[in-house]
Amino acid sequence: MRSSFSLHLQRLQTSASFLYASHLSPSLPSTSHRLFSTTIGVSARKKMPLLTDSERNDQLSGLKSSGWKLVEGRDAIQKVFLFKDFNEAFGFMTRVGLKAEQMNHHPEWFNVYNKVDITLSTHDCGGLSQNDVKLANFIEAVVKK
Ligand code: H2B
Repeated sequence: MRSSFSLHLQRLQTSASFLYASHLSPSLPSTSHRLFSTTIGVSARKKMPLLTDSERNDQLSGLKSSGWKLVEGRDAIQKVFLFKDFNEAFGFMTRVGLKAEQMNHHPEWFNVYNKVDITLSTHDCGGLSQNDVKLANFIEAVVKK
């Protein structure tokens, strides 16, 4: 069996020769450049900082009035959402899930029929960050629509 390293190397070589070929022959589709950067693009995701005390005062207070609670024993917020039925709950989860994927920031959640229990925290920094505030506010906008 081939190692994943050699497969990866082959992909790099394929992309590299694609780029080289497109350089020699400008008539090749311009997507070749994109293919190259997609294949070997370095993901340099910035690590989110924890919320500061003043950010917590300013930005968590509105969420607390909307029913978000601090989780005991960890730096996270949590809220339970109740819907008419599973269809409504799953529609909500779909909208939140798409946003979460777009943000690359995902909720911890538990669904039974019409109930969705959501906990938000940022695993990368081990606590609450701006991403949790942003996702919680998006969730509130979804349920208030
Ligand atoms: N979601 C949450 N809630 N916190 C994170 O730190 C996080 C995430 N990091 N989604 C992302 C994905 C990370 O694990 C991947 C590797 O980008």
